[in-house]
Amino acid sequence: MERTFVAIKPDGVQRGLVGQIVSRFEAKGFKLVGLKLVSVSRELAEQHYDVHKDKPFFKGLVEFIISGPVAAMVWEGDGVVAGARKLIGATNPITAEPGTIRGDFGLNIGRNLIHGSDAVETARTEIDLWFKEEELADWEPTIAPWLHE
Ligand code: D4T
Repeated sequence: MERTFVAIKPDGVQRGLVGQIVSRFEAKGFKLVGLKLVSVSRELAEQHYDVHKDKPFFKGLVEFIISGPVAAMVWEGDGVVAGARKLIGATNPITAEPGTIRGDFGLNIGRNLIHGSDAVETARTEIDLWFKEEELADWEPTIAPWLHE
């Protein structure tokens, strides 16, 4: 079953939006299989954003990610990688559609609240980077027959 890595960034945690954000993924029907609050090390932040290491915003992005706790999650479900990105919305909250997390709660690209893996392969790498195998729960929601044919 497809899985994705989602992280509520320090702005989302500081603003008390963890519950509302988690609710949107739950309401959609995705299954929560991993959840923890992380004080992110510089090393982890740099590894996570390694693809952006030559970008002008890299240093500020790393400082932001290590500035407070991050709520790290793994969600599972059919098409969850693309589905989570839809719930999250465009990178810049100003252009993100209303109804998306960034569109509803954000104003600024440097404070865009949440990260979601951009592809199935990236999701695997990011889940391995952030979670140990024993931190992921293998469980069957009792509502499953009401969500899937
Ligand atoms: P993440 O990776 O956080 O889910 O964001 P996206 O996948 O939507 O966007 P991204 O990889 O292009 O950017 C990563 C991260 O960098 C911040 N950022 C980005 C920034 O601060 N300034 C910028 O100009 C850009 C392009 C926001 C998200």
